[in-house]
Amino acid sequence: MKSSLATCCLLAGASAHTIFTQLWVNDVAQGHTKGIRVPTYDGPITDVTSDDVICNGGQVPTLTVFTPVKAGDKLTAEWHHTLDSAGTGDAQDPIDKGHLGPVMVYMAKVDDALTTKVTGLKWFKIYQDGMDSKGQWAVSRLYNNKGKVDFTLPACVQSGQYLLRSELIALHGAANYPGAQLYMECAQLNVTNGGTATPPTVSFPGAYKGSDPGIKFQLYYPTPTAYKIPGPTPFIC
Ligand SMILES: *[C@@H]1O[C@H](CO)[C@@H](O)[C@H](O)[C@H]1NC(C)=O
Ligand SMILES: [Cu+2]
Repeated sequence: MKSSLATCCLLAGASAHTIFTQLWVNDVAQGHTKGIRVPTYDGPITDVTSDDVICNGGQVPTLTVFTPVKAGDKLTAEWHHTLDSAGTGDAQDPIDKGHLGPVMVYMAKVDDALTTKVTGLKWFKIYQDGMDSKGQWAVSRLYNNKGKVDFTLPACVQSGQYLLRSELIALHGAANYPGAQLYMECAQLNVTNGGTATPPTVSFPGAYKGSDPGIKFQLYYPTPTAYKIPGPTPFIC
């Protein structure tokens, strides 16, 4: 714990972390933190066996809005260094450039997205991006795109309420476990125009192990030539 913190802050400056702060639906911004269970801090989760890995800490639902979406919609998760760093010229916004790793999105169907507990849910992955053949990381693409990651809400998912778990992993301290920095927030969705899919699911915690090659990973030397994104493969209709 202590060494991963030191690695983070030596390389990246104090508190060089990140938060998923806004959801876009079909290129329309839904509002800063609207419908997102945001934490009050921007720090990572490093224990993949902790309930904190579900939706970042013990967030209680404090928001009264859903982000309404239709199955098949284009969604965009927008990340920023802190809750209020957007547009401030913060050099570490949306994230420190040295925080390299994958970006993922999961969903879990719930009875009531406003009030649901985050434990005990069944998650399916709908998006992932890792390291490409040129060695560029998903987080670099996110950085270059001003914190935004586009993905599609699968058109066949059932209508109803969901938590959408938007996640990013920084691997600069991941040579030992715990060390990988997991960042995630959950948005509260009301999905309409859905289908009948029943995707295979995983649990959080449980989907990742400290020994997963995508969690315990040497980022620097030898220069990685491949990266196995942790968790299941994304569900496709
Ligand atoms: C979800 O959307 C449907 C269709 O627009 C609407 O009837 C329902 O009231 C919404 N549910 C919530 C909790 O907002
Ligand atoms: Cu950090």
